[in-house]
Amino acid sequence: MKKITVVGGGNVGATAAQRIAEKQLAEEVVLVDVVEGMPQGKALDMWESGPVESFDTKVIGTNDYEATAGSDVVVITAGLPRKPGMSRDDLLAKNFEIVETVTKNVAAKSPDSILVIVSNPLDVMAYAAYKASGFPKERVVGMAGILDTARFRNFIAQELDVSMKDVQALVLGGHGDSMVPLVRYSTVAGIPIADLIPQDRVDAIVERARKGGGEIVALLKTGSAYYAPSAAAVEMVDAIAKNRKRVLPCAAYLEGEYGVNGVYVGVPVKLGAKGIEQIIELKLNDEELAALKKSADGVAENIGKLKI
Ligand code: TXD
Repeated sequence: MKKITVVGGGNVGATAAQRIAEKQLAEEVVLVDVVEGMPQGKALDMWESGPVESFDTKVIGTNDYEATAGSDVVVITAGLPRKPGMSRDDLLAKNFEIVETVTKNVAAKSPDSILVIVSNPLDVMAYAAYKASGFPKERVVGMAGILDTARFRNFIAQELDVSMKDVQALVLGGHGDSMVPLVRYSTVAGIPIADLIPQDRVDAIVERARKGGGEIVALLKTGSAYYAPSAAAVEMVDAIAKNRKRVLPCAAYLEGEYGVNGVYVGVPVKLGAKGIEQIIELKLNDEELAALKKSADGVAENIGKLKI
């Protein structure tokens, strides 16, 4: 792959750029931010780690989109975190403005790229980027499920004192408290977790995963999680760059799948060089389907607050 752009040089964006360079997923990584000098400084610093980390990926920082031209993949992490006195609606409107502008700039310079959206509120921002880019739905995908699942998998591995590698899990729905962890699809080396962990502990783990983002915010106080989020975004970039056809939970535009229409929400997808190559429809039970529907309704309600 030739070029990967990361827009937003903050915590998630810079860490994602670093991971992309260290994994050599492209010949060049471009980091874009509105803050003057910051992306240039971070990029140069990162690039200077190349001899030690043994990567040849060029890392460039910039405040404009010229250097992003012809990107194969663009990760969008630009946005504001919530500040005291700001309502969630303020954040929604503000980040919408940012993501819409960024997406238009990116799409003009890299019309064939695949967009990986990270900015919050995730599912709504993925929808905003889909609309602003004019790209086909396969080429606009949101990151949330991998992160939520990673947290869930980590807690299961901790609970059982087994390797994280052997723990598989699935979380559907919007990114937030309404996410839908699918316990019956969660396994340790193929063994359903219900056979290994008592129900009350499973419930506690589900609850902790649901509130995983808040747990980090409460500890950090001045920002939100970025190590696991950047790792999750880069797993998606890797699947696209290497055409791995990974089956991963991602936010995708649904048109009737799971009975949901016209919104982005987290579902299992096949991710490869063309972006979303398939949406995988599971046979959910009534309770799971209702939870997913409720989660999708919440996303639709927020989309309704914006002029898209
Ligand atoms: O699971 C998920 N999807 C998420 C989402 C997990 C973690 C973080 N999540 C969201 O990603 C978070 O709520 C934010 O909306 C974004 C970025 O989080 P991050 O922690 O990286 O925020 P920072 O450190 O504040 O960085 C945001 C950067 C900052 O450097 C701004 O200057 C920049 O975005 N920014 C812009 N860059 C380019 N263009 C424009 N217009 C712009 N506006 C702000």
